[in-house]
Amino acid sequence: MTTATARAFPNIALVKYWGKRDEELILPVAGSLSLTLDAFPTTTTVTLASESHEDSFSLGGRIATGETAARVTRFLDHVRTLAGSDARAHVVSTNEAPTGAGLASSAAGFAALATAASAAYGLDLDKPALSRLARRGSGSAARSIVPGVAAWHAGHDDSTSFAEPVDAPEMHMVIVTVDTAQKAVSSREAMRRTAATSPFYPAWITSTEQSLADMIDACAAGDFTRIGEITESHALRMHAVIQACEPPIRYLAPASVAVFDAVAALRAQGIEGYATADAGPNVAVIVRPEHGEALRDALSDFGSARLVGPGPGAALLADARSETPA
Ligand code: 2P0
Repeated sequence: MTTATARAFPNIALVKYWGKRDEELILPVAGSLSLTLDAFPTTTTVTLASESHEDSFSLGGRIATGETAARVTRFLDHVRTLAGSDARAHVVSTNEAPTGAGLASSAAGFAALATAASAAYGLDLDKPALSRLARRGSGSAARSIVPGVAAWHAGHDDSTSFAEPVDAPEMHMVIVTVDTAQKAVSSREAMRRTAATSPFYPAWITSTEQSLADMIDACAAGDFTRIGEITESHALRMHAVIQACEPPIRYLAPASVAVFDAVAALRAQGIEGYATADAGPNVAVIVRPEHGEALRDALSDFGSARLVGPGPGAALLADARSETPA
């Protein structure tokens, strides 16, 4: 029996990934950049089960079925092809994200699965190869392989599209959960609709490449203010291109907009934070470390507010890994 356990953390993009140019390989239309967090990890154990005829996947103690299970099996099929194995696997996963906070992400999930599955199947992958593998499960998972700030370069094919670390000043983040309801349209479906119907999509692609170049420069310069300005305007651009779909999709709620306004008002008072939001109503605010607690306290009127820092990349939990002959 061969088994491996890995842990990975979610990431929040400061320059967003929104749109694919290859759905099968999950190649993005533009690069993106994120902060891997030090909270809400997913821990996943993969155990090869040569005697089984199918994979099994349990998430939070419940056996997954349907599309959720099929997506894990498709991912494992790719790992099996790389490893030259036809062994099925049992996958057991738990995540510590609060329900509905938008953080029980496919990013941490597939980063942990890629790390555990590649070890269980005996693949010896370096970090770029692990990032490429995680990308095949979910695009944003490519970035959760990397600690702290990660740039996922779009690349032009499977071998060139992966995330790598970027030097940046230390940033903390306040996650404001304003609504715990499940999102109405999945990111995957909304990305397709954006590409097919939003008239702003071409401008979104070209401006995102520019935002990424500007962001990498700002990170290298240690310029937190510039990082924040790009983060906030880029997030609103993503919501603009999504809102311009037909039929429209609007992820931001009135409470989300109220948090953006409050963050701007706090900046005017000297608490320097900048807001972003993903495919849902909850808001993440990057903040200088010395202002983190003040920002968290000021935003707690809008929902649950949690202060987090930069986290580690996906890693095997060495003491949970064991190998005996199959
Ligand atoms: C991001 N999001 O950069 C953007 C911002 C949501 C908003 O990546 O289809 O789950 O599995 O590659 O990675 C969410 O999309 O999509 C996402 P797939 P994924 O974090």
